[in-house]
Amino acid sequence: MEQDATPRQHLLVRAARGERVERSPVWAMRQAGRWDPEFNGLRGGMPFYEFSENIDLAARASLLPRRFCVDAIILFYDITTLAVAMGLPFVLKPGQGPVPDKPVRTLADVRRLSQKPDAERFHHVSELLAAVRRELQGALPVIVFAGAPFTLAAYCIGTGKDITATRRFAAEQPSIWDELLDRLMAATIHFLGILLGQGADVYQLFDSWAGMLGRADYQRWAQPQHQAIFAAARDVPRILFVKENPYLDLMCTSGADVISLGTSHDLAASRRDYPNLVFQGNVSEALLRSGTAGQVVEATEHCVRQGGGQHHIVNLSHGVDPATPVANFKAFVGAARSSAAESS
Ligand code: 1CP
Repeated sequence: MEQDATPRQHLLVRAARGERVERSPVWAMRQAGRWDPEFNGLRGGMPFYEFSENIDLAARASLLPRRFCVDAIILFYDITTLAVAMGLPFVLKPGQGPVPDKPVRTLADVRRLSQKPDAERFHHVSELLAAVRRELQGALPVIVFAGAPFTLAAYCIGTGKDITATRRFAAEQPSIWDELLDRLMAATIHFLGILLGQGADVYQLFDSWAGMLGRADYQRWAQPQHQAIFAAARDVPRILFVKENPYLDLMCTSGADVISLGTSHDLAASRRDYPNLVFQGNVSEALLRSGTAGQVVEATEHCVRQGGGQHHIVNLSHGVDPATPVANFKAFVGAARSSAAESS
């Protein structure tokens, strides 16, 4: 058994590398979170950043989805965790998301952010990684992640997913915006490099809101940053997520090994068009929130068939919605595992 437990041989890692696998692995973005009553019990009323900086609680939250038999564990922190380490504190506003105490407004604000924050400033993420790996003893791979510069910059200036407000800031303050993207890019490379050196098995870059940009802006503010980040760390599989991205061709030339698809994409066609890439997705997260367990099983089986059992990681089109019933999450993972077994 022991020799099977080396992280590089995990099913998800092998699938992400494009190796032949016995079935397509399954996990879900935002699998550790508010949709899970066990998570809400653990969290109690504790403020988000305090909770995520508590190694024991964050490790328990990360590991909660293990009981549903997912094929990977994603660590419990947030895309804004890196910005906090760079020197920009956030609070989580209920119903709104992370909001900086003092949004970036000037070049001096940007230059105050460390582009190579001392590892001590995010030691809780390193300790969390060590704690989760210790607990897993090689049974499952560990995914770490970062927000891509565009999406993280939007939180740093306080606009979040309000794309109109983000675009307005970039148009009015181009030099501040460009320097902010550069700094976040350097810090992301630094942050992920350290976590990979500490044993993370896979990383995912979340550029959640970049798909709402026009193509020209995407080519300035998303694509070059993805390429630079993926070029910097090549020894583990790298996943790129952009919510419902209209620019699949650009994602597929970002340098990522795995491309996460939305419901607007055709998984089977993507597999055919890009035979050297691996695709992740794309069961509708809205169906998990609002459908019946039977509908979730049907959609998941369809997704597994579309993926063809190779070069595919079963996941959702976006993160698990907080209003998702536990029965639907169970149905999703269960159907992915059993229909995958049928196809092998
Ligand atoms: O299971 C997991 O994946 C948990 C770890 C995790 C991840 C991967 C958290 C904890 N956040 C994230 C990524 C993240 N955070 C993204 C990219 C994924 C996506 O598109 O959903 C984004 C955009 C954020 C920003 C963020 N943090 C939001 C969204 C706000 C908005 O503008 O819509 C929110 C609500 C948070 C807080 C947060 N982070 C994580 C959790 C579990 C929560 C909710 C906590 C709470 O409200 O109590």
